[in-house]
Amino acid sequence: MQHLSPQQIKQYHRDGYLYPLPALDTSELTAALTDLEAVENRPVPAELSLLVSGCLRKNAMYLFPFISKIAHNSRVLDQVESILGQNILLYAADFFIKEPQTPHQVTWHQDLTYWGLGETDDQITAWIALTEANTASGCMRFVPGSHKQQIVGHHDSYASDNLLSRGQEISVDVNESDAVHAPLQPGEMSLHHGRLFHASGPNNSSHRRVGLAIRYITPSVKQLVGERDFAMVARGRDDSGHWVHIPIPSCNYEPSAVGLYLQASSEQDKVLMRNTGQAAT
Ligand SMILES: O=C(O)CCC(=O)C(=O)O
Repeated sequence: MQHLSPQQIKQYHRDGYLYPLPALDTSELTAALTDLEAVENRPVPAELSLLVSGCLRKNAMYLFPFISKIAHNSRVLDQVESILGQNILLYAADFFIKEPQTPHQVTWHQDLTYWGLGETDDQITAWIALTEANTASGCMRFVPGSHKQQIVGHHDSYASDNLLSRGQEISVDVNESDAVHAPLQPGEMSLHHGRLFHASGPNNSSHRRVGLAIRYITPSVKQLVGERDFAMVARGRDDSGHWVHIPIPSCNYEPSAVGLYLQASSEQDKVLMRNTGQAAT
């Protein structure tokens, strides 16, 4: 059992994040990197090849058993359970990969801004470092206590070096001197609240920075903008009726999973890109 201590839980509620926390052991990390490389080296099925950002960037747990396995890891879930309670749904699992010496960054934002899930406290991200994330390779930066605010105004830049779908950025000034860097060793994770101000810089290092952002919610969370939404049961049960349940895939690109992935992505993209006239990338 790897639950958070009462002190860590208090710290999470005070700051809106926690790091570094243990996530994957050495063999789980090696397996994850091997499986990732196998997926990256394999041709993408034709029906998914038009996705501009590729299927690792978004909702990768629909298509790849190894991602679903990481998201069900008991070390990760025990710590998430300390915050969310015993019934946990997996809402999304998104890779953020920065190649060595590349300018891609993530501007200051609050995750819940565009998902249609409201301002809930019942969403948390476990961001797992599969390679070292440090200041040089563009680790995450957090503004302590910023999750206590409501969702603030954001604007869209669609900048090509921004890893976010809309290049979205908080419209109020964020004082960089308030920010805390969250460096992680491979296999470690941070947890952050859905309203926390966070960002990350470019990868100026000589290694690839690979992060997997796993989004968890409780069954009480609801899709408030779109007609319906999708999630996988990660632990406990969901009797809420709020969610279309996604099955755990049994192999990469299982045809039924590809169909569900496309359907869910299309419905979620309508929510994400509402009022923009743009398609999601
Ligand atoms: O990986 C990054 O640099 C940013 C990730 C992020 O914004 C998130 O997990 O919400």
